This record gives sequence, C-alpha cells and structure tokens, in this order.
Amino acid sequence: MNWIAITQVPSPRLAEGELTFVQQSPLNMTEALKQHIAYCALLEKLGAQVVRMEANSEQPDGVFVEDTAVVLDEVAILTRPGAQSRRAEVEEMRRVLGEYRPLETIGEGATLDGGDVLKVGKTLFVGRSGRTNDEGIQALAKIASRHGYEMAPILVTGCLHLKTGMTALDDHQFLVNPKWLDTSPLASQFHLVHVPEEEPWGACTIRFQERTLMASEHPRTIHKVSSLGYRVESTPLSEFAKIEGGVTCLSLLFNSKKGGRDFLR
Ligand code: CIR
Repeated sequence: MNWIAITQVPSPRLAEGELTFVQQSPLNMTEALKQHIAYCALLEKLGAQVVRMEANSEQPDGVFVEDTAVVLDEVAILTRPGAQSRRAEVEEMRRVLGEYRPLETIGEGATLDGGDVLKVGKTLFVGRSGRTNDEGIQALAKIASRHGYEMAPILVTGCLHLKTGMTALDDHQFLVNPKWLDTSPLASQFHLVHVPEEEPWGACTIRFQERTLMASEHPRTIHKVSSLGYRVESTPLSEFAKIEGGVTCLSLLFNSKKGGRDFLR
C-alpha cells in the first residue's frame, strides 16, 4: 500500500480549539470521535494506510494535522503555524514525517499553515491569510523552487485558510467560494465552479483515488459536484466544522513510494 494518511485522534480538549470566522457552539465529543473514526475508515476503504497519532490533551487543534506540514513528493516542509497556540503541534509531526521524507523547516518571523497550500501538479497555490504571511510564502517558495515548483499566491479575506474556500476538483477545475478569496489570478487559466450560496463552507474537498471526498453537511454542493461527473464520497464532519475544520484538515495524505530519502540521490 503506497498511500499514507497521517491523522491524530481528537484531543479531549477539542472544544477549546481556535475560532476565527465561526461563532462558538456546543460540541458533541462522542459524535466528534465517531466522525473521526468514519473519516479514517473512508480513507482506508479507498486504499490509504492510516497512521493514527495519539490524542494530545495539551493541543486542542492537534487533530487538524494538515496545518503542520506541506508534503511534496520530494520533501516535507514543517510549517510554523500562524496561531501561537498551535506551534508545538509541529514537533510530533517532525518525528512522524521524518520516516517518509527529508524535512525542511520554516524559520522565525515567517508563518505558514498547511491549510493554505494547495498543490496542483507542480504549482503551489498559497493563501495569503490571517495565518500565512508574506514571509511564510517566500520561505515556502525558496524550498519548493529547488524542486521545480511554482508559487501562485491567492489573497484570502473571508475564511481561515485557502482550502476552506477553494480546492481543485481536477487539474483544470476548481471549486470556490468567490466571496472569501480573490480568484482573479485563476480566472484566465482555470474553470471555476462556485459553491451554492447556501453552503459557503462547501468548497473544501480532497481528490483521492479518482474520488472527491466531501463533508456530508453540504448536500447542494455534493449534488453540483456529482452532476459534473465527479464520484463523490461524503462523510459527516459537523463537529469539526464547529471549530473551523473541514475534510482536508484532518489528514496529511501522500504517496510513500514517491520521495523519501532515496529519492534525492
Ligand atoms: C484553527 O483555527 O487553527 C483550527 N480551529 C481549525 C484548523 C482547520 N484547518 C484547516 O482548515 N486546514
């Protein structure tokens, strides 16, 4: 099995996670654990080997592993999360990811969250957001350009991360909430599918094994994406949405056969 999905079991303090664009609402921990198990089971069903990091009671947002690293075929870049409360999460990820890829880091002053990085072929779309600053984008560019990646910065104004408001359905077509980010750099080259107005959070999807993974709380978006011919697999994630997480945030998904230390020799 070549596909690895790194996940972390939700912290017992999940309800204390950071909130920026979402109002606090009561979280059902039993339901959150159930949803997390179902999410991992879906990835397993589609052929991923799921690595489950232990829950960390000191890190309420630890379940959102996506933010702590950007995994490319050639290298993994440990981030420096924009929220001070999340910086320590990177240390455990360093240990786990070191098994699969050579590691790079983002230095002091720069901030970068993995949720702001969308890889499409050799292009990295990077959200300039409340969590990722210009220095973070430059630091990522410096590392990624050594491996042939181009950067495409996108201004994110209405949501937490780039991938909250935009993901790729395929290499040419993006699902977006145009109210939350500046899509003008994309318009000439890509086809943009807008989420239905009633489901502003619907744009967060994962492409995996010729499927589109989506949260079941967005039925209109699911219908729209299915009608375009994509094979949608949905799973309930309502409890994670209450602390501003979506389907991408809960895993780091990559192919273990690509990359690794031998790859660079
Ligand atoms: C945070 O504010 O950092 C968490 N409560 C939610 C992070 C969600 N991650 C993501 O969109 N990649």
